[in-house]
Amino acid sequence: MSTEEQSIARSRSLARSAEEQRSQQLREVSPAFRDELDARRHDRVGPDWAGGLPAQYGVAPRIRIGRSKWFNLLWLIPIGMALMVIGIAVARGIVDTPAVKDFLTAYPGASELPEGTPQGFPVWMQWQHWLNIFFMFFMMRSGLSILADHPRLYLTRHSTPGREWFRMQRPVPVDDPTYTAKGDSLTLPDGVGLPGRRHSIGLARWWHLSIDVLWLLNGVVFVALLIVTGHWARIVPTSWDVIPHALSTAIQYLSLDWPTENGWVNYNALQLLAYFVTVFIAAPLALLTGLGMSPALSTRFRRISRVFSIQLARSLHFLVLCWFVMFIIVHVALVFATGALRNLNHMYAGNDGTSWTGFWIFLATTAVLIVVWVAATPVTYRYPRAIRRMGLALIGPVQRLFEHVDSKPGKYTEKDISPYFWSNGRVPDSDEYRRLQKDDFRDYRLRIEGLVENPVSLSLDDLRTMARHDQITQHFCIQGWSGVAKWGGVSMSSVLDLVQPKPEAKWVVFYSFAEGAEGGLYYDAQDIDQMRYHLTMLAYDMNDEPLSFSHGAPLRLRNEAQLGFKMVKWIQGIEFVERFEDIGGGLGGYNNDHEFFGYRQSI
Ligand SMILES: Nc1nc2c(c(=O)[nH]1)N[C@H]1C(S)=C(S)[C@@H](COP(=O)(O)O)O[C@H]1N2
Ligand SMILES: [Mo]
Repeated sequence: MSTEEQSIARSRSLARSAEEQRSQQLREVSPAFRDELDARRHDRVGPDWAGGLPAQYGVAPRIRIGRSKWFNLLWLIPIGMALMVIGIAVARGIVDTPAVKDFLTAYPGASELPEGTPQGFPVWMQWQHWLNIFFMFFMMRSGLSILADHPRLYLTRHSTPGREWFRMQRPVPVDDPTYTAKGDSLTLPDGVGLPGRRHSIGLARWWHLSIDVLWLLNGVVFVALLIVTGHWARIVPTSWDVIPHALSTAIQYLSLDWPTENGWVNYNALQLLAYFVTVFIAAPLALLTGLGMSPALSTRFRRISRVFSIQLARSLHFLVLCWFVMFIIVHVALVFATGALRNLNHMYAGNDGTSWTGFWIFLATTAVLIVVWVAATPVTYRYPRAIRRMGLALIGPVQRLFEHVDSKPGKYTEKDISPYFWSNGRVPDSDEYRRLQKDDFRDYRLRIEGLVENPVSLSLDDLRTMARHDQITQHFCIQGWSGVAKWGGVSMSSVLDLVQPKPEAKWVVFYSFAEGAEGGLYYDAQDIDQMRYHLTMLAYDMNDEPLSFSHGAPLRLRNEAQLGFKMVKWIQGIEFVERFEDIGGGLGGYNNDHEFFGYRQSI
């Protein structure tokens, strides 16, 4: 070895030992963050699990009338009954008048079908009809669980308490800064929701989105077959006389002199309209309003989402559900009330007879449905990871497609800032945090370590002297609420320039002072590629004021390409790592370890 080589080697080893010393010191000052994580693997949902929250039932659903009057929707039951009685009385009163008689003769109740329209119910239709309802029950249940996680519906992207038009929860105590969105969530009975327990949205979303893929596939095949076989004409109005025919059918139903059933050949006009709306309007609307709730699409297509915001989409999505529920109730009731055996033979046995065959097939297939219905919740609690895998397999490829949409978050103006911004998560209560908080975080040090060339420990003043970055962005919480705020702080890009990640560093882990709902520090691992994004930052200001306690003082993450739960608040340290499997529960974040969310949840 030449003297030159020797001196290089010596200086290298000196540098190495200096670095070792420094990281040693860092470790002595405070322990490694990882030690304070919950390292258990949560592979089951235990009896007391509810995202760490005790059960909480809300109030009967109500809608807002005017500024602050609330109408309890349970009143719709007696009102509906009264209207029905009145309708029957009126129909019976007029049905024998000559004018109505003439009208009923002119419009007996069904439009003429186009030439060559096939009759009956082919096998594919029987199967698809059953699969459709099978999928829909699980989508409706999981959808209710998602709704219960933020049991309020709004018309604009601001989720302002008191401005919602629908709620099934008490009013928000707006003067209580510790009231959180998670605290606002509701329990649904097991078997109603899917899975049902409070704040089970992680699992509910996997169900909802993955069954959705199957439901849509089934629907596309159904509509394609309707078109190629000509069966479409049985449920699509082809003439305006469908309106008087429908009125005629309504009078006949209400006068209790029901129209003669001829569903094998030609539905009556009311039926036709109901089926048309369900298949060709409600189902596509369910898809469109579902897509309208995508944060990525709503930031990408800002012009559209200015009005058709994710909150409006969520509201409309709920109204589509209401249509489906009403349709199913009336449809099933009429199937049984208007010649059950024949009707069941149509859809379950494919014949027009009055034997019991259709009934038995209906009973058997409904038994399957009931068994799966009852099993779905306990199976989800027993095998939550499998549900998550099913979701990743079915919807993952679609989600990854969306990750390539540059959603262009940001670009909001001061005018867009929300009057109310929900708080979320469990606040820090460690002695260390309280001590720092007491003198305005004078002694706060942000430790950045791991696979970096230059580990640092930064005070708030250090951070405030770094290049300042401001942005106005919309926040999307997985629970369903959203809000626009202005954030001030330093770009993660500047932080990366300072600490210089090593090439092996692939993930950046943010550690909070606060514990998560079930104990162990809250943490989250993020793809290092997203750290250079111009809207990824450490924020110490919110809406031009120092970050408040409930929003994450003294420092929180903003990664606008991700959902809210990824944005760790009350940050005490950042670690650059190659892999996250050996951190915490090993799934890349507190919510993934505990609530079965995905580790990538790009908006
Ligand atoms: N430490 C910590 N950070 C957290 C959470 C938490 O529970 N603990 N909740 C997350 C969730 S779910 C959301 S939606 C946002 C909410 O931020 P906000 O309270 O400022 O609205 O914080 C995220 N950061
Ligand atoms: Mo959230």
